[in-house]
Parts: sequence; C-alpha cells; structure tokens
Amino acid sequence: MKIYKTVQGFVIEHNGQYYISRHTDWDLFINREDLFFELQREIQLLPAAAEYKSLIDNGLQAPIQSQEVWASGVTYLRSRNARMEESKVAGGDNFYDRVYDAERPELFFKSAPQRVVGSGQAVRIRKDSKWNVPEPELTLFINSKGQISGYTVGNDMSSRDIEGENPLYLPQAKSYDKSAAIGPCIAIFDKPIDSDTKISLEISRYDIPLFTDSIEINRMKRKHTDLVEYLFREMSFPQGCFLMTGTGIVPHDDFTLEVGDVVRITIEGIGTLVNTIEMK
Ligand code: DO4
Ligand code: MG
Repeated sequence: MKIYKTVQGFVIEHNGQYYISRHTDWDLFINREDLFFELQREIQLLPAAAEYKSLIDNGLQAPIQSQEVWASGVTYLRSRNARMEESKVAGGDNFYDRVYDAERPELFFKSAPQRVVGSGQAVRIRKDSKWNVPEPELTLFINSKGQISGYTVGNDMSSRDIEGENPLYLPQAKSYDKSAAIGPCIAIFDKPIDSDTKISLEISRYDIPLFTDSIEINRMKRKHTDLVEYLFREMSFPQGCFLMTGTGIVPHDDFTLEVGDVVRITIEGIGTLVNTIEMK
C-alpha cells in the first residue's frame, strides 16, 4: 500500500487501484496506529478510479506536513571509509571509525519540514561548497508511539568538503534550504521491509548517466529498531518523524554534483525519488 500527498488530496495506491482518502490533515492521516490495517479498512469504503493516478502525476508534494527529519550516519562500511578519507587531516580516521563500532549510533537533525522537497522538485547545493553529493537513504516514518509504520526514499544532500574540514561543521554540510528530499510516497507494509531490498542511485548530466550504483539494505550495520530506540530515548515527536538511515553508496572522490544534474534514487517496493540540482 502506498500513500501520496498531492495538492488535490491524499491518494492511496493498492494492488494497482487508486483511491482518494477522505482525510484532509496529513499529520493525522499518517500518524494513526496500525496504519496498514486502517488504510485497508478505509479503502473498502472508497470508490477506486484509474484517473486518480493523474493527481500524483500532476500535483505531487513531499509526503510531510509538520514532521522533523532526522538522520543517522556511518551505518554502512562504505560511508565510514569515505568519511575517514575526506576528514583525514581533521582526524576523521579516528572518530568515524569509532562511531561505526560504537553501541550508540550517530543521529543528527537533518531538516525542518519547510526545507524538505519532494520528488520532481529541485534540491540545492551550497554556494560556499565545491564538493557535493547526494546520499540515497531508506527513510523510516515513525509514528508518535515510536513504531516504524512506513518507508520512503530519502536524499541526504551533503557538502563533503565542509563536513571533511571539521566534524563540528556537520550541521552546515547537511542542513540548509532544500538539502533534504523525501518521496514519492510513503509505502506501508504489514511487516518490516524485506532485508534484501535494493537501493539504487543514478546521477545523470545532459541526460547521460554519469554514476550508477546500488546496495541492499542488509549491508547496514545497525537495526532500524535500534536507531529508533536511540532517537526516541529522550525526545517525543507528537506528529511522528522521519529518519534517514544512512548511505551505503558514495560516488568516487573526484565526483561532485553540478547544477542541472538529475539524481534518481530507487528503492524496490517504494518508488523513485527524482530531483534536479540547483544552486540559487
Ligand atoms: O557523519 C556524517 C554523516 C554520515 C551520513 O550522513 C551517512 O552515513 O549517511
Ligand atoms: Mg547520510
């Protein structure tokens, strides 16, 4: 089951059929307990129509209203290695290595909802950075009770030169207008996502693929439930929240994004998040 936030309403997709929910408040719509079963009950009372798909094609928004977006880091070996390399001078070979093996995960605040974009919208690179990459990340939707109730595709845009210069610059490397993208939908399953689910990244320039790679989520060092447990230890999220789970794909060190590049991140069973790069 997939749910899409569009300018004309909330679309539910199930078994190739499309429905429009009677709900009008996204926060209330997504934060219900047992969301999969709630949605199943709801669509039994709704007419299905193929035309409802055009609402997604023409007015898709990011699947967020008041939720904060958080992120975890160094959850895959590839991320640990890339970070150790980029921050060698700043001593990164030590602290990234240690956090990869530590019991406590790295968790950081990524974005307030108004800085988040959806699929089909532009993400930004900073004007004061020369080395920028997308980070394709499975992103959890966690309800206010701390239950993982949905999954979306996330892009944790990162300025590698800023984060590599000094770990204390991480918030500037990670959080700025349009540095977070999520979408196209929230996928709601009746069980946790399959561990062999693949995440793929394609970056194209002038319509030519420049970089492609993929990884299965079972290569992640930590469990989703452990990340959530740490995030909710001393914080409450009355409308639920999103948590990016870290990247396992990092382009080679001489790659940087340019204005006009198109980033496509696909996660099996969820969909494709498409964003163009801008700088203004
Ligand atoms: O430690 C810096 C950020 C890590 C990160 O964003 C990731 O591993 O995805
Ligand atoms: Mg990341």
